[in-house]
Amino acid sequence: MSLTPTKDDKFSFGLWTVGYNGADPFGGPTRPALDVVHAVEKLAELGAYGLTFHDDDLFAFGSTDAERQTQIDRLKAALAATGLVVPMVTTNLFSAPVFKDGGFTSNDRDVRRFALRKVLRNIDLAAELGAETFVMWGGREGAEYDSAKDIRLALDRYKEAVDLLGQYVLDKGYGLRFALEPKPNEPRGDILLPTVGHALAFINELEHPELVGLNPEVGHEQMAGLNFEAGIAQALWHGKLFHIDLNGQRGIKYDQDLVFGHGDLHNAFALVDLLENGGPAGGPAYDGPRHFDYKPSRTEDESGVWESAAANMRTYLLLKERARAFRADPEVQEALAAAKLGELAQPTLGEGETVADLLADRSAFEDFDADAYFGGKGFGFVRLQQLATEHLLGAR
Ligand code: GLT
Ligand code: MN
Ligand code: MN
Repeated sequence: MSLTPTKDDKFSFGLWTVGYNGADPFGGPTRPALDVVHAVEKLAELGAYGLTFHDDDLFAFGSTDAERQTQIDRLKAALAATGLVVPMVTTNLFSAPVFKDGGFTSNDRDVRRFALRKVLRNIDLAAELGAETFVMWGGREGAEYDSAKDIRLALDRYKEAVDLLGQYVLDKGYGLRFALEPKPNEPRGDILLPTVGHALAFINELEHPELVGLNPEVGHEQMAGLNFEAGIAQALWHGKLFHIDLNGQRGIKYDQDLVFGHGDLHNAFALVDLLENGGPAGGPAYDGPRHFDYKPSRTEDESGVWESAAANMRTYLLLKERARAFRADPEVQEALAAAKLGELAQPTLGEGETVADLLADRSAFEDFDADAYFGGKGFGFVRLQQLATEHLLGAR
């Protein structure tokens, strides 16, 4: 297997990722701004297939129509020259002061109307560029103080916004779907739709749930102490993995946005195994972009930016190769069987079996030897994890 990324790998990057200038709450930029044309050229050279962006990444908030158009034209020319595509677009409803209490759910109705107009305009641009997914990360949709936000009303307004945007896409005949991106906190003290589970429940209340799925981010679930791979498995189970943000995070702390694999490597291995080998027939369970939402650390200069961009892709491909070797190892196959992984695919009741049949089955209860599970009948999950670890370390 080749470790050189190609367009078939569907690796994409946010313009705000490689374009991160190093500014954080404690210090200003450590790198100059990155021009979009240069970003497209470098990403294409490194083997990526896609670029994603917020409106404000491409043209500054408050740009004139002419300034906006110039940047769109420059992007289009760079895409045409390199063959890079724009699979996803998103709107910045968090940086400008006007969004200090959020966009769709600001207590201020005028702000909510402005936010909708900003997003509608950007949806037109997304469609024009052929994007398939429109991400909505509501980083400012939340509060610091319980008394500052009526959560039920905020969810009403969130639903109103997503319903309106969905209807707009349908009316326009755009081939776009929406992907909500959960995050528990930062920049708000608490953010609405904090986890994959909250967002899935919210989608069920929408007018057009079929248009709306998820864009889960590794670090965001891990900031909540959750298992990202398990969250992705549930999103897939609901048919809601519309997009994914890959990066690294080390524990429950601020959002680190490290390179993919530079956090919980075991979980990253399990995730790649799921995405690549977890389909019904053993193939990929997800065929969308492998999107990296990371920040090149502010310690790096421009060469470090491109090294870290390449590192995301290389780590993904290394994990894909390791997952393939893991699956192909006869000892792993044997351990999987011993751990009864396959047995979970078997329905608990037999075909046509009723509750009455189950109640009549003495072997299921009266004659069942539950005591045999004390001191016996271990599952061997630790052995399985050690085999995964050895593959991960290249020892097998
Ligand atoms: C912001 C955030 C990311 C989101 C981006 C999409 S913006 O950088 O930290 O997780 O994916 O709005
Ligand atoms: Mn993040
Ligand atoms: Mn993200």
